[in-house]
Amino acid sequence: MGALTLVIGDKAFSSWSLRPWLALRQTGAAFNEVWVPLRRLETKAAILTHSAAGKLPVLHHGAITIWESLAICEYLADRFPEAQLWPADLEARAFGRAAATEMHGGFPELRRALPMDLTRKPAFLPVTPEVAVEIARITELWGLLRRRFGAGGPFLLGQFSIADAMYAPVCTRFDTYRVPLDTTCQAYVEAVMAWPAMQAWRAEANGGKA
Ligand SMILES: N[C@@H](CCC(=O)N[C@@H](CS)C(=O)NCC(=O)O)C(=O)O
Repeated sequence: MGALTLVIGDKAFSSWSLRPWLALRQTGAAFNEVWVPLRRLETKAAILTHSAAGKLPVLHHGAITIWESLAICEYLADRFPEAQLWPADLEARAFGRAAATEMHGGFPELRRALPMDLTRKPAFLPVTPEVAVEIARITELWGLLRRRFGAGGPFLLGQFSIADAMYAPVCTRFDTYRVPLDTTCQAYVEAVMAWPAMQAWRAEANGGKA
């Protein structure tokens, strides 16, 4: 089928790149990474050589090119069914997909006010009421998923799934900005931050030091 190459932005800041990178790691497939530095004059032109959409991440698989983080994750789930990027249970899959889509299309205030920055020293940051509303929705959703589907492991649907890949950057934000959480959500954030693939990404974002 050809080589797998994931084109990504800076590991410290590119939250959209982190999501499919985690899913791809979970497949166990060998893949190449191409790094396009963000926030430079030449960034847009470099991205456009990979995708007409002009955004990262982009996955090349042989002659196939897929853009949009969630579409890349779904492609990986289809291409590597043995990796079980979605659980077999239809209800859990549907809830996981709804949660992933809600993340992909939502939470703009949180994303603006608490950007992913893995180089930043963790410290509490007060948030606006608008951001607090989005945080409350995320924690309500995480609590629901953990209670309903989480018995088989520490992640939203028990075992690691695309839903966790989609919320992993939110976990880094909650960790970096020391967002106060209930015990269920705090345990979930800690599980994601301790996930070996997440630790590997974070170490690379900090030049080899986690
Ligand atoms: N909806 C897109 C969002 C991608 C996105 O905004 N990527 C940022 C990097 S995290 C980007 O490409 N920024 C560079 C630019 O806009 O020129 C996805 O899910 O992949």
